[in-house]
Order: sequence, then structure tokens, then C-alpha cells
Amino acid sequence: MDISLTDRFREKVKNASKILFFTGAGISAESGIPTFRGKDGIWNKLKPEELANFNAFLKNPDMVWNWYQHRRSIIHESQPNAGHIAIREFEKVFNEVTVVTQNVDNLHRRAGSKVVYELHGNIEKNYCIQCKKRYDDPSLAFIDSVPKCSECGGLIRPDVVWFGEMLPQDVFRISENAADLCDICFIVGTSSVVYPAAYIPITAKSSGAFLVEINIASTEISDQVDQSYFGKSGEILPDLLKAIMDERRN
Ligand code: BV8
Ligand code: ZN
Repeated sequence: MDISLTDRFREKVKNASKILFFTGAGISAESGIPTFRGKDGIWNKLKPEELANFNAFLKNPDMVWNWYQHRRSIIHESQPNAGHIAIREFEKVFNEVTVVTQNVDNLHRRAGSKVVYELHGNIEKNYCIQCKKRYDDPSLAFIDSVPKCSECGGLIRPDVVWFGEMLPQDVFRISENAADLCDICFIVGTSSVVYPAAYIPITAKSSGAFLVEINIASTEISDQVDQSYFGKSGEILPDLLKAIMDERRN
């Protein structure tokens, strides 16, 4: 795919040192992990409020637990794709590359990215809703009905942020800080409708960063970005990396 850089983008690339990737479910689509709101989105059948929500879990713990088991089983079969790998390779071109992801699938870490902030948690981790004891043992992922805490008998839940729950404040703060300081903010595979995560690129823009969106369709943030690339992130990111490396070499 021939990727061209506008003069303004070329200028930014030449002088940039801090890069931020803000990613969503779309970057994992080519790894076989369904997105949330796309045409085959997992939330087409059941509403997010019915699943990614603490009351839904209390009302029907086995149903919610099984939904996460289903997603974990898909994730266990999946591999990081060329998009995740290209983002890791950007670390060889710029001094600072930060990944701020809404995804809970751990694929950026598995691709080898060094600095990854998970705003919505990690589906491979769990904890007791009563005593908060951690249950991060992967074998838990193969239990069909919601497990009970060995300490207090409480229900064990996935360590992800549900609707109506606060994001991990330390992770959100450090991500906001990275957005404040970055020279270029890539927005990859997200519909940018979930807050406060979707404030990250807005923070970057207000601090003067150049915004680049990579998506198969336009989104809520498309009218605020400086450069859009429409297509699959697994195809665009490797070619964009190459074009940027050539630019910085010249
Ligand atoms: C909170 C859980 C309050 C884990 C998720 C303003 C401020 C604060 C809150 C709100 C606000 N307005 C509304 C709210 C409430 C709510 C919210 O944002 N609702 C929205 C839907 C209207 N936010 C919350 O409830 C948050 N909590 O604010 O608490 C609070 C405050 C103080 C004290 C107490 C409480 C919590 C939000 C987190 C919810 N949890 N997930 C899980 O099960 O996964 S959200 C869920 O959506 C995922 O985390 C996902 O990452 C996230 C965003 O979705 P996307 O990643 O963008 O995925 P989507 O399918 O939408 O889009 C995919 C995109 O990829 C598309 O654009 C598609 O075109 C593109 N694509 C597809 N294929 C490709 C591709 N692009 C490139 N290449 C491809 N191949
Ligand atoms: Zn417990």
C-alpha cells in the first residue's frame, strides 16, 4: 500500500521524539478478536450494559463470567498482528513510544511493546469482589461457572473496567501526561465513543500534538485529526512505519 505523508506530517515526523498510540478494538480485529460496535460486533447481540457492568454481574454472575471466558478463549487462540508488531517497531525510530490502549486483550504486551497503559484493565487478570484478593492464575480461565474466593467465598470477577466504574486513576493520569507531552498521537482502531478514555487524543491535540487516525471508517474524532488513513491497521501501520523511517533517514 502506497502511504504518502503530507508536508505538514513530514515536518512533524522529522522533529518528533515522543509518540503516543491510542488504540481500540479495531487494532485486534485482524487477530480474530471481534470489535464491540462493528457490523459483527459482540455487542450487537447483547447490550454492553447487560454484560460489561457490575450489576449485570451480580444479577447473573455465570452469564457475565462465561462471556469473558468466551472472549478469553478467542484471545488465547489469537496472536498479535502486523499492526501490533509495527507499533513495537516504532520504538526503534523514536525515543519515546507510549501505547495507551482501551483493549483488555494483552496483545500489545505480547507484541513486545515496552510501555503499555491499559485504561480498561486486562481480561487475563481477576480479583475477589469482596476481599479484592488477586486471582491472576491463567488456569482460572478454564472454569465455566464463576469461581469463589478461597479466602472469603466472594465472587471472582475479571479485572476489567465496567461501565459506571472508574478507570484505574494512576494509569489514567500517566496516560494523560503522556498525551500532554507527545508530538504525534496515532488513533488506531477505535470508535472514540467511550469516555473518559476518548479524552486522551483530545488532551494530545490541546497540547499541540499532530493527530493521525487509522481506521476502516470515519469516527467521532475524524473531524479533529490532522491526517487520516482509511484501511486496515494491520496493513497501514507497517507501510506507515516504512514511510516514516525513510523520511527520518533523509
Ligand atoms: C466512568 C470493558 C464514571 C472491558 C469497556 C463522559 C465522561 C465519563 C464517563 C462517561 C462520559 N460519557 C458517558 C460516560 C459513561 C461511559 C461511556 O463512555 N459510555 C459511552 C458508551 C457513551 N463510560 C464509563 O462508564 C466509564 N466509566 O466514566 O465511570 C465514574 C466516575 C467517577 C466515579 C465512578 C464512576 C468506563 C468505560 C469503560 C467501559 N468498559 N470495556 C471489556 O469488557 O472489554 S468499554 C469497551 O469500549 C472496550 O473497552 C473498548 O475498548 C471500548 C471502546 O470501544 P472501541 O475499542 O473503540 O471498539 P469499537 O468496537 O467501538 O470500535 C472499533 C473501531 O475499530 C471502529 O471504529 C472500527 O471502524 C475500527 N476497525 C475495525 N476493524 C479495523 C478497524 N480499524 C482499523 N483496522 C481494522 N482492521
Ligand atoms: Zn475474597
